[in-house]
Amino acid sequence: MSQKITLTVNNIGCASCAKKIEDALSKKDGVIKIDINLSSKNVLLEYDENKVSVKDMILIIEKTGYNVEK
Ligand SMILES: [Cu+2]
Repeated sequence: MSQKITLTVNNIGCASCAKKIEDALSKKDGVIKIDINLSSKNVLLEYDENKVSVKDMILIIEKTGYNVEK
């Protein structure tokens, strides 16, 4: 069963930031869909909770160099 969550990543500045985050997340098994809104800095994620946790996805974003608002 897939779940959805929206994370706010406050230092996304441009389309290449969004691309970097998207590339990193898409490599993770269980991440089904990534939708990044540049103006709101919201990252909508659809994921399989049996394969990946929200914590895992936050870590991936942070390792890429971005800050997830908590
Ligand atoms: Cu950028």
